Amino acid sequence: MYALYYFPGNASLLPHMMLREIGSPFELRLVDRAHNAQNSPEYLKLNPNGRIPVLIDGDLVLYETAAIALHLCDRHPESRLAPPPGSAERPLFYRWLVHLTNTPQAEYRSWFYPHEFVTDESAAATVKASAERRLNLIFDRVAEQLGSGPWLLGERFSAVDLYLFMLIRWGRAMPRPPRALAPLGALAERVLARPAVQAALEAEGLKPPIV
Ligand SMILES: N[C@@H](CCC(=O)N[C@@H](CS)C(=O)NCC(=O)O)C(=O)O
Repeated sequence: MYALYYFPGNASLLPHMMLREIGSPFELRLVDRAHNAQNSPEYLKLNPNGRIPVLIDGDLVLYETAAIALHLCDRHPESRLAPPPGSAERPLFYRWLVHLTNTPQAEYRSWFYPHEFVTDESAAATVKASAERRLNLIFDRVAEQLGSGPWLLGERFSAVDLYLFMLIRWGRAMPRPPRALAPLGALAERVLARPAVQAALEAEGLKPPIV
């Protein structure tokens, strides 16, 4: 049985939704961010970076959201959360996964935590404003490429759609939230209609408005 270290709505939401799509048994273990549990000695043994999520799979202790996503796809090919290796779509799946993890997800760090990027606290507002500008541009481009989709890989639903959904959700308080772009709003609705996603949101206690 898997164990997933999570905090509601954090990057752990992606593997959580995937585990529910897969239908494999798992245990959720809360990392209490209110008490900085992600930096406790016990948690740092699992992820020396002090970040959420961590997945436990037998003897394997795995961190990095995209790595966990790939591992779950590999372990459960029957769940069809990724195109099979060797298929024409597989490299496109890699491309989206890597883009989402190293571009919008990374950019969110400077929007949520601008103070980490400055030595002079008064500069934090500028860092946040410029992160917002870059995020808008990143989501504009994703929306253009998604078009009418319906999914990032066209007709085939995959884990990168769940990833994009989570990132759309994170921007719900932005002046121009990602959902305001029609292709992204439509994708979020399609993902929200999935029973596994609803179950994950409910288990994490996430209440509307979700995106
Ligand atoms: N690259 C990492 C980043 C994970 C990450 O930053 N997680 C956030 C929650 S969404 C976190 O753990 N924040 C706690 C902190 O910064 O102290 C991944 O994708 O797993």
